[in-house]
Amino acid sequence: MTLYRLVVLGDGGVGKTALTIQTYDPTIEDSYRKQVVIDDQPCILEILDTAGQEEYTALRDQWIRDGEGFLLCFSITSRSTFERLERFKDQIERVKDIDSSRQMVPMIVVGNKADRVLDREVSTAEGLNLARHLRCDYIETSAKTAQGVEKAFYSVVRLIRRQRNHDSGIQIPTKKKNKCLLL
Ligand SMILES: Nc1nc2c(ncn2[C@@H]2O[C@H](COP(=O)(O)OP(=O)(O)OP(=O)(O)O)[C@@H](O)[C@H]2O)c(=O)[nH]1
Ligand SMILES: [Mg+2]
Repeated sequence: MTLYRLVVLGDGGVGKTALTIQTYDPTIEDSYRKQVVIDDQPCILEILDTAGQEEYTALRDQWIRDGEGFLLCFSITSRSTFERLERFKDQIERVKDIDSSRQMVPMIVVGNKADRVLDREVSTAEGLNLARHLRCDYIETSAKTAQGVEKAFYSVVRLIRRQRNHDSGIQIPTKKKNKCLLL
């Protein structure tokens, strides 16, 4: 079965652990491994929940090295977490030695805590704009209500699949440059 290694990145407290736990399958011993079927293909998701605080920057290099796809998470209730996202993207590109003008990293911008409508500090339009700037899609999630959570993880898997197919020479039509979707 195909294995996909996903890494959940984002500032402290944005809900990375809560999002990861939403996918937790207690029948599998390794807590953050989950067997799922995506687009009729059975696969195993290995989800790495990372620590958000600034002091973990060095450790994060290793987590990024091990990952194939990334969820760049912020909380819609905290502008500072939103403003930190670009640095995570820069760190991914540095570690993976990728030139973003030529190559895409499988990743998605995730605005979590969407259930906290009254505490919103970052609008959906702003989330979408940042995603467009980073050249990926945007999704709003809630680890509390499960809104968008599965979709967020699955869409990164689809991006990894696309990239693996591309690397092995299989042509799949890619989406238009700079097009950014609200999932
Ligand atoms: N209302 C609401 N609360 C959330 C949501 N996601 C996380 N929380 C709460 O936010 C707090 C922080 O969530 P965590 O999942 O621990 O955040 P984290 O990103 O893992 O934080 P670090 O591990 O410190 O980097 C907890 O009290 C969660 O219950 C959400 O979608 N909605
Ligand atoms: Mg955590």
